[in-house]
Amino acid sequence: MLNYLPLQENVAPGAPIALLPLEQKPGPEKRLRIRCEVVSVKDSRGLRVRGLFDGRLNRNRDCELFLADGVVDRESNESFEVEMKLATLTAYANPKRIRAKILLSVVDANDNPPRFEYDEQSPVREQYLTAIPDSTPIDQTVFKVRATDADSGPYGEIEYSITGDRLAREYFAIDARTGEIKTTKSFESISNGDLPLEVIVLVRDNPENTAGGGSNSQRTMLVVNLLRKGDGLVLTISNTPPEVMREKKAELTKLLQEQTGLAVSVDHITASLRPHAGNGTCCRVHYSDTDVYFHATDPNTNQILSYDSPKLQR
Ligand SMILES: [Ca+2]
Ligand SMILES: [Ca+2]
Repeated sequence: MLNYLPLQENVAPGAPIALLPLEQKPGPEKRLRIRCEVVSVKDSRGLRVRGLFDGRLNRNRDCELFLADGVVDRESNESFEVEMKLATLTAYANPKRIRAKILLSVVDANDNPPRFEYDEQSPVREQYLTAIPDSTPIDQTVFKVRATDADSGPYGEIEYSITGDRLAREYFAIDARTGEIKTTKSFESISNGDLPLEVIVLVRDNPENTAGGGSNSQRTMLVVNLLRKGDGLVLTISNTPPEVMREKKAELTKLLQEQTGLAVSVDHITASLRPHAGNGTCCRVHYSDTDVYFHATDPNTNQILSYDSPKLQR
């Protein structure tokens, strides 16, 4: 006989999980020893689990399955198949009816907060960094944040919003569903003292909370620098045409970051422009060489480094 039962995720140790009533049970006066045993437990992948569940005879002398030790986590196991057995003198038990199988289906709890995903290669930890031209118009997507949540259904659904600093909320809006951040104001009148802009992004799970379960949230920061003339750097790479360099963009970014300890972002890759030899007038295109335009940010101050910054001259 197979019994299907729900099992709440994170159930407390010792709490009863399933009750298997015994028929024609002898009264306590008979002093008959009956034990209620767990024979085997398999997880959702069919692997044997030991020690998690145990059986006992409760006060009414019915068989009870309980959580013995450990944690029930839906995110690592969605179901368990438990086989139980009644151990007593064979004369008192019908051998055909002393075993039972229980299929436990783990009911999700909202026990995972959403987590932001970051670029692991960036020297900036646990926050986002971007730089956009100071001429960026309104309604332009400038960045996309991403978070994930390990729970299922509404407990795994997430919603983004911008919170905190009023200034950041003046310039940016976020798509609650996709995490895309757009400009809502031009940067013409912003003063240098307000830079970089620090956008606090909040992500929340179970946004409707219709089924209860509460809401978990996490926040992070997107640092936005404005690129002005003189902020960009050009690196000329000889004997490598731009199409080859474009394929190596990620590799080059990684190398520059490792060498400088700065957060580096490559803005533009193009054929090399150099003044004409001899008269020095501008410019001749060299298709076999590449100019890489990039900018660099100090991960300690979040400030864009300008061309003459001492850190870039190492
Ligand atoms: Ca869960
Ligand atoms: Ca969750």
